[in-house]
Amino acid sequence: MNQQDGFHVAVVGATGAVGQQMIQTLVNEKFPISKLTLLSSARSAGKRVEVNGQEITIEEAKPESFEGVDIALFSAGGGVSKELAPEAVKRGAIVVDNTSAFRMDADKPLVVPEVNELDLHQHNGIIANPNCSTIQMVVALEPIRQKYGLKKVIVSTYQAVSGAGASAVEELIEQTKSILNNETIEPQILPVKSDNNHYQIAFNAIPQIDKFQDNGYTFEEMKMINETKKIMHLPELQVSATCVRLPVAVGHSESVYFEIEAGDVSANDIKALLKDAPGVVLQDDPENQIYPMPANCVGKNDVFVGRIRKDIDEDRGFHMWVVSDNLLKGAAWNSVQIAERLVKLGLVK
Ligand code: L14
Repeated sequence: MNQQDGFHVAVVGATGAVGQQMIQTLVNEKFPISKLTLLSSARSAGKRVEVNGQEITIEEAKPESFEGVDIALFSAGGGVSKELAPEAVKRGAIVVDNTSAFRMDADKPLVVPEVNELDLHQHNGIIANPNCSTIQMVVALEPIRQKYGLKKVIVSTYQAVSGAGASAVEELIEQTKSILNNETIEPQILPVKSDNNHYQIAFNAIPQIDKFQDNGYTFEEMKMINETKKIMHLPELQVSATCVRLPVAVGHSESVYFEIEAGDVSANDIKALLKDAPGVVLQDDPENQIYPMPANCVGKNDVFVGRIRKDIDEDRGFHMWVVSDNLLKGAAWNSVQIAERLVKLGLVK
């Protein structure tokens, strides 16, 4: 491929759980690439990976790494993004950042293409990719907001360990084996590697994802609350969240309660709406025990919705169950999708 055939794309954090999926997704979606630069910390630099039959050596990410790069996808932690994303922009690249570093910055669009694609026009070089749990929820809620208005959302999540990285998946697997073999375990990563205490995740449920804030909510919960309002352009929306980690490798699930503005709406109305909604697959047939589950969504780009039903007491209240691959729509696919839309809108120089 030569220069006219595509863009010079860089993936920062190429060896991580999300970075690996970014590379795979670029290939699967046939993103027009003239050159692919893979960047990482010094620790992983020098590793070779095969992409589409071509061997690429991973390089250490430095400011100069972004010379000539058109599009840079970042997923190497907030610190790396804060340091290097502005350097990439300075060198003419457009950045799609999959960390929490810039999400709430007023001058940086926070984008889920099915919801607020047009916010991309406001970019100043950096576009933030929302939190995984937020993305799958707003894809399911946006069609409902459009047709019936949205007043309130209360979500409880059942999140996979891969959100915390490949080492957390390893911890789950090793711990499960140890417990089955009656061996002692030494949790070291979950719930949060840099926090003081680490707890068993195998055969358990941990009500902490990311660190606690002063208000008693975790950062993950506050991300869901603040990002949802920003993406949907609903500063007045009432949102609350409880985020829980389960011993699942890939695929976040969410129990979402929402209240709409309109009256006289049935569960079947909501189902009909979501059946044709972009990025949504409706799996809702209780009679035949059809509902979404993480094991069935791994490797898929869609957001799966089921268990749609009306609240028993609140006429404008509904419940639904939302599942998606947290590494794909929650991260890699949403980032590549943003890149695709940037190209389509003529926003990549
Ligand atoms: O904010 O530990 O993009 O599962 C989402 C996954 C933070 C960590 C983010 C996890 C990450 C979180």
